[in-house]
Amino acid sequence: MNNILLEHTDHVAVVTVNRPSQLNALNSETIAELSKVLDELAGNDDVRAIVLTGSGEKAFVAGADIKEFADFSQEEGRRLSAEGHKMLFNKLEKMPKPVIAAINGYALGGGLELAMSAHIRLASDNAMLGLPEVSLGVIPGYGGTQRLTRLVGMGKALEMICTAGMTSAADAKSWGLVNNVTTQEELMPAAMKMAGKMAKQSPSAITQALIAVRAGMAHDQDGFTAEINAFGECFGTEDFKEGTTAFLNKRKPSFTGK
Ligand code: DAK
Repeated sequence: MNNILLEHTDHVAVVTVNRPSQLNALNSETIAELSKVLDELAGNDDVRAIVLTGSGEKAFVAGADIKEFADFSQEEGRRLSAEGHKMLFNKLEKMPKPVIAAINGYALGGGLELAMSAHIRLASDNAMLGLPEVSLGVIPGYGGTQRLTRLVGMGKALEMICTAGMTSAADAKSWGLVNNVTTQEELMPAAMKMAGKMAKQSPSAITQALIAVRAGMAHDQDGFTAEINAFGECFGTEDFKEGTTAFLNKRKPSFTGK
């Protein structure tokens, strides 16, 4: 892989977009590599939580690579938007294990869309977040119009999208766009600590929780029905037997994800 770094310790994988000279902008090669890495991590039982970040101190991801889409036709725009949703952004949102975006600097355009496809966002205090697409004559095309609106409501979403402005990490926190803000130094330790806590829980129960919560956000599903089904699924797992037995025997559980 040319543009992605992958590390994996203690059930937590760290995926780093690594094109710092271009502020980690998402070119098509990077999107394809991220897509492949997500497939691998989804299928790797040893990985229980994922932290996604950008290389360097300046940017998480400064957008889709403007050099690549500058001369697309209408048909190419439509096709590549659909492909991007499928290959990366929807795939990330549907990951069966939690993904924490550690936003270590600019998260703009496709970069913020990537962070919003993750399940949780933490940001460093130098981070700037925005969807500047209308300044380039396009709109967010990787799910940004939908996911930003779900996270911050229509008023704030339209303010961000229509002004093309950048929002500070502190404001993003007050709007609910990021969960927490730290110094840049503390960002990865905080993300790893949260991921580590998740990795200690039942992986199969976490997968069901992700399914149920996501269903409530989907327009074609009833979240309560999804929760009932996901709850029922848990009772067929070894993790459930282990979790309840460990509690009753006053010991720590040892989960396998089965
Ligand atoms: N694409 C390509 N290169 C980028 C880039 C980007 N998005 N952002 C930065 N770079 C490159 C710069 O060109 C520069 O490269 P060199 O000239 O050194 O070769 C290098 O990164 C360093 O950037 P700057 O010199 O500009 O650094 P500054 O500190 O001065 O400024 C900045 C930082 C983040 C304010 C500035 O770089 C900036 O405004 N960047 C662009 C932000 C932006 O507008 N991002 C794109 C948003 S639109 C699509 C679906 C979705 C999308 C597109 C297509 N399809 C389905 C087809 C999404 C579009 C977007 O993301």
